[in-house]
Amino acid sequence: MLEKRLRELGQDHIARLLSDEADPITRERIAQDLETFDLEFVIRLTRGKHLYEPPGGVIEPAEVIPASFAASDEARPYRAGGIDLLRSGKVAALVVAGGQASRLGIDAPKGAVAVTPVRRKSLFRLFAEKILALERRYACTIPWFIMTSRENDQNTRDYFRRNAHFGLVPGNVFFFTQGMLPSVTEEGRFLIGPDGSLCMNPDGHGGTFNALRASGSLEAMDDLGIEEIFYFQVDNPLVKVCDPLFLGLHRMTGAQMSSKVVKKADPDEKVGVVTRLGNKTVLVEYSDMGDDVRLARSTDGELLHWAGSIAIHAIRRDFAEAITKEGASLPFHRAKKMIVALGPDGKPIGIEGIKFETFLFDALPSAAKTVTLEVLREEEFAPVKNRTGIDSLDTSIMLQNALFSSWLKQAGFEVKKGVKVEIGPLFALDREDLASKADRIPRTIDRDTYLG
Ligand code: UD2
Repeated sequence: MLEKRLRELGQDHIARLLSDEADPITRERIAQDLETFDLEFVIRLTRGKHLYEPPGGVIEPAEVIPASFAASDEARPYRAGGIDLLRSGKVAALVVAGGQASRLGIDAPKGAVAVTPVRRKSLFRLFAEKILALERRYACTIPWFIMTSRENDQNTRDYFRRNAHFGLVPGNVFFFTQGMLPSVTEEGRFLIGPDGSLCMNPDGHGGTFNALRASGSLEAMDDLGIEEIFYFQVDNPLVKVCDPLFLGLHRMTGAQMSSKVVKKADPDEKVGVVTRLGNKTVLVEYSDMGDDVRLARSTDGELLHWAGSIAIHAIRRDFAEAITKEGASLPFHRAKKMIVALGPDGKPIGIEGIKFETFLFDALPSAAKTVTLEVLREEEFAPVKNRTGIDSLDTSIMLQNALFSSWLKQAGFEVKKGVKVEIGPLFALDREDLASKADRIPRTIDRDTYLG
C-alpha cells in the first residue's frame, strides 16, 4: 500500500527500498523515518504548497519602543509588572537549541560550546546561571524548556546530566524535541543518506509550537501556572533571560507575542526586521528581504527598516495554545543546503538539496497585539554563529568583555587595557547588581579576571 503510494508520488526509489528484496536494515530505517512525518503533506510542500509568500502590500516600519525608554520613569511600573510575573511563578524560559554547532566546526550541541571570555563557560551553563540568579533574586522558580532535535537530543540531555544541571533543580528543566522533515532534490525526490536512512532536517524553530503541544509541554506549563514564555536562541550569550521590563511591557499592554530589536548595523546584516503591514506585525527575514525593504531610507537618510530582530520574544502561553489547536499552520521557507547523500551508483556524494523550515516569528501576524522593544546591541546581542569573522566566537568574546569592562568602569574600577574580564551571573546579573558588590572587587584590574 505504502509502496504503491510512494510510486504514485514519484518516490519509486524509496518504494524499492521498502520491497521484500531490499536490504532489511535499510528497509527498517526507511520505514521508521516515513512514520515520523505526514507523507502527503510533504509531497504537497515539494509541489509548492504551504510555502511562504512575501507579504503583499506596503511594508511600513514597525512602531518601536525606543531603547531610551528603559531609563525613563515611565518604565518603572512595567519593570515592576515583569518582576511580579516572575515572583508569582508565571514565566517559563524557552531556548531553541535544535541545531548542531556544525557552522563552528564543532560536533556537539551548540549550547555546549564554550563562549565566555575568561572561564570559557558554555552557553547552556551561562543561561542556567542566569536563571538561577533570577530565581534567587526573586525567590521564584523559572521552569526552563529546551528544544532539541533528533540530532542532538540525547547529547544535550547527557550534557546536562553530566553537569548536574548546572545547579538547577533537574525537575525544572524540560527537554522537548522538534519535528524533522525529509530534505529533497530540486525535483522533489527524497534523498537517502550514507547510513541508509532518509536525509532529514529539523523543521525550523517554527516547529517549537507544534513540538510544545506534541510533547505535552504546553500542558506541563499550564499545570505549573505558566502564563508567559520568554523565548530565546541558544547562540546569544548576552541575552537578558526573562528581562522584567520586556515581560512587563508585553504583559501590561495585552500583547500576545512581542519582540526585541536592535538598530541594524548595515543593510546587509543577517537579521530579519520587524515591520508593519496594515495592522499586522510582520517580521521579514533577511533571506526573504527584497531591496525595497533592505535598502529603503527615511528622509533623514537613516535605514527605514532598522528594527533588526535578535530573536527574543515574549509569547503568551494561551496564544501558543490557540495557534497550535489544529496544528500551527506557519508557512514553510525553502532553503538550499549541501547534503551528503547516496548518488546513483550508491556512493556518498554532496548534493545541493532543499530543506523546508518554518520560522517562529511567522506567528507574529496572527497576534492581535504585539510590542516591539528596542534594546542596545552592546548590552544584549553578541551571537556566536560563524567560525571566523562576523558573529564568531572571537567577536562574541570581545563584545562580552567590552560589556563587563563597561560595568566595572562605570562602578569606578580601573580595567587595564588588553585585560579580559568576565562577570558571572551569580556574582552580578547587571550593572546595578555589580555596584552592590564593590567591596569584593579589586580597585584595579590588571590581569584576566573572573568575578563569580
Ligand atoms: C536568526 C534569525 C534572524 C535574526 C538572527 C539573530 C531565523 C530564520 N533568523 O538567524 O532573523 O533574528 O537569528 O541572531 O531564525 N533552531 C532550532 N531548530 C531549527 C532551526 C534553528 O532550534 O530547526 C535554532 C538554532 O539552534 C538557533 C536559532 O534557532 O538557536 C537560529 O537559527 P539559525 O542559525 O538558522 O538562524 P540565523 O542565525 O541565520
